[in-house]
Amino acid sequence: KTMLSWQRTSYHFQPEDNWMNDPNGPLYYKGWYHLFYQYNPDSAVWGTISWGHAVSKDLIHWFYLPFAMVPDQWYDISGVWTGSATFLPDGRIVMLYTGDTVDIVQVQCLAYPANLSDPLLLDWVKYSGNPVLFPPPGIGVKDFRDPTTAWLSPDGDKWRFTIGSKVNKTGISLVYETADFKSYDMLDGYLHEVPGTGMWECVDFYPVSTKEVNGLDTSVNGPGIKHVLKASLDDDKNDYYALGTYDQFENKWVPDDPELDVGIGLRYDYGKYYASKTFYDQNKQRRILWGWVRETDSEYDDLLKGWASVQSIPRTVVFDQKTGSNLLQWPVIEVEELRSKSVEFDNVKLGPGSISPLKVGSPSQLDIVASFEIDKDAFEGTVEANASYSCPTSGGAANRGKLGPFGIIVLADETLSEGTPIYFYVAKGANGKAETHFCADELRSSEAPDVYKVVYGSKVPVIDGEKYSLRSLVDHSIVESFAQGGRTVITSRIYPTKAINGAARVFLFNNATGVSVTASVKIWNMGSADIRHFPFNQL
Ligand code: DQQ
Repeated sequence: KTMLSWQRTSYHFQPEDNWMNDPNGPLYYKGWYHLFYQYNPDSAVWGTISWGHAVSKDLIHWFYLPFAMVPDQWYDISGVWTGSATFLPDGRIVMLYTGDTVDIVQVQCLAYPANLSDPLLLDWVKYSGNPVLFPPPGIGVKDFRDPTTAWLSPDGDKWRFTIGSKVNKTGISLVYETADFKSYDMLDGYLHEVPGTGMWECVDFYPVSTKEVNGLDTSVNGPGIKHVLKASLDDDKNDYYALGTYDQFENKWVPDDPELDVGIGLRYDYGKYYASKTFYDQNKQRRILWGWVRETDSEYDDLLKGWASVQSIPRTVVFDQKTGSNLLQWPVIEVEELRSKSVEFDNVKLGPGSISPLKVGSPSQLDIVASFEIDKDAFEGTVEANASYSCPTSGGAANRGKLGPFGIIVLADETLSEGTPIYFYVAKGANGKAETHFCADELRSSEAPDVYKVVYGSKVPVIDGEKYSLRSLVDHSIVESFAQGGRTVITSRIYPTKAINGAARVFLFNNATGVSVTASVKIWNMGSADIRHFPFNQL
């Protein structure tokens, strides 16, 4: 256990021990942010799931609370699975979740707080009429799970929510309508379907403003609003979203761009990130995204260290008004409370093939903000360069092109035998048009033999006049990286054997052959979050 104890994160949410997966029912209530999560209290691998529960004033420091729900009824005895919260106008809270029954059938269940005057929402009551929904005809008993937060129907007198499923290989989202959360009607047709995408887990569906910067409550619709539809694809374990329009009268969602439909287009994150869920934070008028970040080491190591998985740093999500074609994700502002001492490196010149160490205080807990400019003449003089580049098949940062890669290397050891480059790679087509890729190369991240190591990444839109900019949050075994203000995001789990704690190093690099790069970097040491049991005995 101690051998791997440095891998524990210092400012990401994780339980004290054992296995965690999906975030569930996040909400803000009477001064507290609540996070529930899929939790197996018996082991560091997935098993019979309960709902863990924690609260925070600021989304960074947390108190563990007693379990909100455990598998104790015939309809959820095989697992209290993922669900979402809805606030009713009278102040009540309803939690819809999936139960895995004694016969391994997926059913939907209703729970609510026993005592609304308790800000901690400690006690949850399972409705006596549970389960409230069985799989409908034509839907497999193991293909019916993860109800969303509900939104109001056009007349405002009923609630709707969606549940992911599949028919053959087509991913679908079913929509139900209810006035009282006790009896429900399934609406005709689907909210949306995409052939070939398989089972849709943890569907999320919410409005974003195309004009304002604030987030929107789930029921808001009208002019100046687009709807995001997200599905977690069971077949490839990634979270895919698309922007589109929701016709509430037809109860259909239509993607803006059919080529960027759900499951075939954009991802929230091109690294390890799954089963995410948003909620509207009425405290700060923003929409916040939580995501489950699993391990990429072996199950054996997880059992050895006694825990598995972390939650991402919560991110605010807004529509990108500059591109009009993607979301922007950004770590919640509260994470900046953890910033302490900073160092700055301005206008560092990086010739082709150069690397430059940066002296930082706490190399395993950092918030790094960096921007890069490439030599304009060399860029314009380049006619064509690596037009068919793609991060996952590129071979990583060691592979040199004319206009890339350049970026940072984190969690490296002094000799660079271990290290994880986070970088940009500019490609240029025969038509002279540039495309920028944002990648995280884990190929040399660890000398441990049984660790999953790949190159993650995707394209990132860069608008004329913008520098290449990135932000990376480094926390021992996790690095979350955001390019161009959060247009493309990559989360890495990293298990170095040498670049640990104070032995880790940070570098700037430019491995392009045809262009020099000017970098400016600011790096903060990050403190640790206070995450502990709620001090009931001190009340
Ligand atoms: N995890 C839950 C399910 C969900 C899956 C079970 C996604 O409800 O579909 O732990 O990770």
